[in-house]
Amino acid sequence: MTHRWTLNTDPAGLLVLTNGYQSWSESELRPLQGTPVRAKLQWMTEQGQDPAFPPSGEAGVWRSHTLVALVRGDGGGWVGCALDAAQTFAHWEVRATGERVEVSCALEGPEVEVAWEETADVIGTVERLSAELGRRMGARTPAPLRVWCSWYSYFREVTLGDMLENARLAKERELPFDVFQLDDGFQADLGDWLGADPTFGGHARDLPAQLAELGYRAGLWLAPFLVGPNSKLFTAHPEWLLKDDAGAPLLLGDNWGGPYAALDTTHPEALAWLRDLAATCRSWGYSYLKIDFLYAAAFPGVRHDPAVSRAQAYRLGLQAIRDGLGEDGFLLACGAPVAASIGIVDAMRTGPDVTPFWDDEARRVLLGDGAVPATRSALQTTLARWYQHAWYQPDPDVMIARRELSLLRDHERGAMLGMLDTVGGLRASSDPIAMLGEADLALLRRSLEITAPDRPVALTMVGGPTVTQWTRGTF
Ligand code: 9PG
Repeated sequence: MTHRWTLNTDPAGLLVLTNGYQSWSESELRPLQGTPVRAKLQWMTEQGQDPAFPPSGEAGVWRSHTLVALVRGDGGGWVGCALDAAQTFAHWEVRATGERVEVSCALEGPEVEVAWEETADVIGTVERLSAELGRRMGARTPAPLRVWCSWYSYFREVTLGDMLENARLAKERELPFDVFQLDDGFQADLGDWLGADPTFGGHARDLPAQLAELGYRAGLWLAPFLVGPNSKLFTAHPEWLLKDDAGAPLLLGDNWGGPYAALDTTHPEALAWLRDLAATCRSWGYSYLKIDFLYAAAFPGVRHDPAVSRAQAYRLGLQAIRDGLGEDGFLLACGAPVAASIGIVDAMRTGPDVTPFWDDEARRVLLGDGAVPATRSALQTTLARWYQHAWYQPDPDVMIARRELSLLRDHERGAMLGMLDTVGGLRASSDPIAMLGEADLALLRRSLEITAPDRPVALTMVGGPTVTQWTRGTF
């Protein structure tokens, strides 16, 4: 089913507010007559966008997922929002054609109610409709947590010793973290989560008890829907994998040195395995899971049960993890179709990864990758999703307070902090604590102060096409 509207209005002067498909997909406020970037390499589209509905790359043609808005200079305009995302992906397209604007909303999955409103107050209408969607899907918004995460300093070289050293130093310096979260690098392979990477210097199951002694909750990263092509799981259960049209396991994306396979979450045995995996992590003492690369379960492909929509297949996989972790566990989703996760996850990464530098122009501009890890992109996307605190706790990613091993300048660190204060949600750091001087520690402490979300009082453009101007107000 596709809904269509024609607006007899001049596209010049209108801005469009888009929502990217998954955590890392660019979300932005841009001139309607501008041109969205489209990735030049296929793996970027697979890993950062919905390959079934990627950015158009065409002047005046903007795509958005679940929610879209058109903004006039006076703050009025139009807002569209699908009012359910559990079963159906809503693909919005806005097209500037001469003197008119054509809008469509194509539903992939069962019929759902779609709101489309002209309004004198776009910000208020976006907030009201997103809150309505959150309410209908039973959004979970527990108290935000303060998390130390290993990824942004140690990457895949993290060791058990690094985790313990940082936890001990954090305690010594009385840094107010709630959770110490081990990220990618501990596992034998994607899919072989219960085995250890020999370079990790231990086993993930040995960490929670030692963290508990220091007073911290233990968190663990998993990419539960990914299966490495050389993993034991890949060989043992090819029938659990998402297939291409020829019946071969679909290989997608490019990370960990190549493409990877995805679990078919309509296969009952794969679902049981996911439940057991989360339950095992819980039994090891992990009550906080950062589950990543989740879009893989919604990837277009051939499934065991072809009657299930991509959104439904994704929810089946997500619910299996929630069931294994337990209702009282904390689930942070990452690389996840954002709206389709509402009601199951507690928190959501709302942008691409931050980096210890401002921008990656080579990948963003030359290769057209809107989902590129870069602090600039992380700030832009998270700000353009300010209204999503009604869907889950936003995770705007870590603050980088360290001056060592960072190319960020003071005003860039300041921009990160300003963004964190604006959107609210989780607070996190990955800085090696031993590396932090007095000024760094002060900035880190400041960045761990939880704030309530602010609301923009205007959606306008300053400083070229990429920066959204925010004037702080409060709910
Ligand atoms: C672990 C990391 C961290 C991080 C996640 C995710 O497109 N890319 O090249 C790309 C690389 C890494 C990545 C996201 C995108 O990071 O967001 O916090 O957990 O995985 O591998």
